[in-house]
Amino acid sequence: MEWNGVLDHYFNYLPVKERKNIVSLSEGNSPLIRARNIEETLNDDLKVYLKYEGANPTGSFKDRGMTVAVSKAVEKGEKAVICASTGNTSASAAAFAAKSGLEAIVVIPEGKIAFGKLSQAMMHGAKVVQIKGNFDEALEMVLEISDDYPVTLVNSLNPNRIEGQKTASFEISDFLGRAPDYHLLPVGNAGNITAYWKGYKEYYDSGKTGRLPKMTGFQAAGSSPIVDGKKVENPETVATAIRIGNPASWEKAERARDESGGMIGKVTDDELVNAYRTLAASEGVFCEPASAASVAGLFKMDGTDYFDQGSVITCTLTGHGLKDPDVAIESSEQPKTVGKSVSEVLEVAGL
Ligand code: AN7
Repeated sequence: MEWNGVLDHYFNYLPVKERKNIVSLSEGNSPLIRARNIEETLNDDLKVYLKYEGANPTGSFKDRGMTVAVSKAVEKGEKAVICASTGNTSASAAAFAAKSGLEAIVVIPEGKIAFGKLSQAMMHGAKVVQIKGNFDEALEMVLEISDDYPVTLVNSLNPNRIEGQKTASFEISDFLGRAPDYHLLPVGNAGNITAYWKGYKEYYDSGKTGRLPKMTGFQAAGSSPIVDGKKVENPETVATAIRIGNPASWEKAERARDESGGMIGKVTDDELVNAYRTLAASEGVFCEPASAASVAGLFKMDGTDYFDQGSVITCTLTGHGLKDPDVAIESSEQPKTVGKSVSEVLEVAGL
């Protein structure tokens, strides 16, 4: 099959008017990987699939929304885009802006975005502004700026972002030939859970699928405003991508949870890192720490009575592990250095 990105493939479900305005990096069509090794370790009888969004061109799910947001900006004759970001949105906005010829301005919390993501924004030629504040403060600033100046907001408050991101639900349903029983994913600013739910509902309403999954989101315990029912002033977590204390799509996430009969829970950093390492070591799938919230949540709910036996579960792994090598290296056993003799290498290798 020829693949030219989510707008080309799902054109009739998306808001861009003319195909000539499409700005695409051939995003989407990401792998849906059966996680049999993890399945064997569970108490519940579940079929588990990983939607590996790290395989997108900039290494995260943001590309699905950004192709639509930037294509619409081109269609409207806009000149520049702006976003606040914990890293992945800025990387994606910078790349799609580069492709389209638009200017990108990205506002990020200084020292709190993973290095791989910062390198992307810089390489793609965005104007990178670091603030001595957190993501929530950066988002307030770009909302104000995009109101007052001729720049288009490409955070997920831009509905075109949600439209694009819903295509992940379409792909999962197309690949499986049905919708899953439960869909698990990390929740930060809560755009993605909103988008997935929209996508599943649209496919259901158009008769493409015969069921709706229970939307099951997980926040990091140090950044869990939705679970705790109050804003977090100083969110903290090893998963910098979801270090968000006041999610923009808070109510929409609650609606997705409640309409679907699902839940939003929280996982500790230890649980996140455990799932992150298990995915890499037992499934061969390297995602970034925030992404592992979905599988940490799977482990947490396994053996409670949350999952019906025999269910099909999909877990979104939102971003690539190479985005944040620091956490990978810090949480691993350090490699041993030896001299130049074969015997020393053999000893360390255990041969
Ligand atoms: C890997 O890049 O908010 O709940 O500014 O990068 O839709 O916010 C990133 C979020 C999960 C949470 N996993 O998704 C940003 C940003 C990864 C992420 C989320 C993000 P939302």
